[in-house]
Amino acid sequence: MTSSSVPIYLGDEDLTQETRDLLSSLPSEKGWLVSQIYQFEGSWHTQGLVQGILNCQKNFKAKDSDIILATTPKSGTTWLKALLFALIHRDKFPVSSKHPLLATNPHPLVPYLEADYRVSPDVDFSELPSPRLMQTHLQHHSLPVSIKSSSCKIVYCCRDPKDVFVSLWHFGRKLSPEETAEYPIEKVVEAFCQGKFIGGPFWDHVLEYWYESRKNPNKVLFVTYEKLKKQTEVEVKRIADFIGCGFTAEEEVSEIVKLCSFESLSKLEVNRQGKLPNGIESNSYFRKGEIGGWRDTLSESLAEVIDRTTEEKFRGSGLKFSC
Ligand code: PAP
Repeated sequence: MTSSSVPIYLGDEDLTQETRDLLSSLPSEKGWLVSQIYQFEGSWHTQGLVQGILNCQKNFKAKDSDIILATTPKSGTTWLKALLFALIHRDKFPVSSKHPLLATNPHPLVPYLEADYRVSPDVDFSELPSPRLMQTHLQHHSLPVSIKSSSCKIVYCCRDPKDVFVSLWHFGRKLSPEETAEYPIEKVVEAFCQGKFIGGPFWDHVLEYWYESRKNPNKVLFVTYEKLKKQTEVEVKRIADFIGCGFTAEEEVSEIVKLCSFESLSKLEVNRQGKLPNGIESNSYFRKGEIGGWRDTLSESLAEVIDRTTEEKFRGSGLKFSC
């Protein structure tokens, strides 16, 4: 990826000596989208993200009242950022023409922990309104200790890996057309299924949070993009109950659901034009927003390759993607 197109948290400039030493001892591979990825704590990351993760693990102190959104990339992060922000702050920001989500993309409203710690090891979240809402793509075992030891809540969202893959595929090709052009989709599916992919292995990520949610249902709420899409109001109420801001009988959930829907957010000027602080075009986060959209990009045989991997990895877990 050329340095002009790379968001700062994926870049390899300004690494500390400690990070460079660590990187030199880690397994590494040539990556799709970025030139090199490194296996750190069982998951594959760019150099820059390894530094962000180290900073985050060292410096982030969770509060009991915090709410952490955890996702694998392209599993519904933007949507959940919007929904959680709107739910948590609905007293302060009732749905109206002045709502922050009408003027600001959901991403800058909710800090992305390891990416923000990549930009600065001393990033300060004290200005965030309470309860603080933050996002991570980290696997459960790599979370900063204080997230696991405090009483903060984790909302986890995952999505059918075929749609995740296709969403990433289009995102990557838009972000870096030159770097990605040389890769045939078959090779990228293979790397995805082997787990040698930014943030991967996808299935390990999902399974960890799945088991955590079953072991400790008051700590981790497991949500799927598909269920959220099919029965949005039911799921949004379940999320609100979990994070401690349940709806009263008189309150309407439909306004928040509508405000945060793909149809509403993707039409807003702020999400159609311009770039986010991370350098990525705002509209890159709004493509189709569908269940089963993979069909126009993946052949049946490539879809089967991903399905077979899912079947093998999830066997015995009780977990299924129903679409
Ligand atoms: P991230 O993990 O990189 O932050 P994330 O928001 O999870 O990205 O993924 C973007 C996907 O969510 C896109 O899916 P697609 O490529 O299959 O279309 C995007 O369209 C979808 N998305 C964004 N906002 C919404 C929304 N409000 N409702 C439903 N889907 C959404």
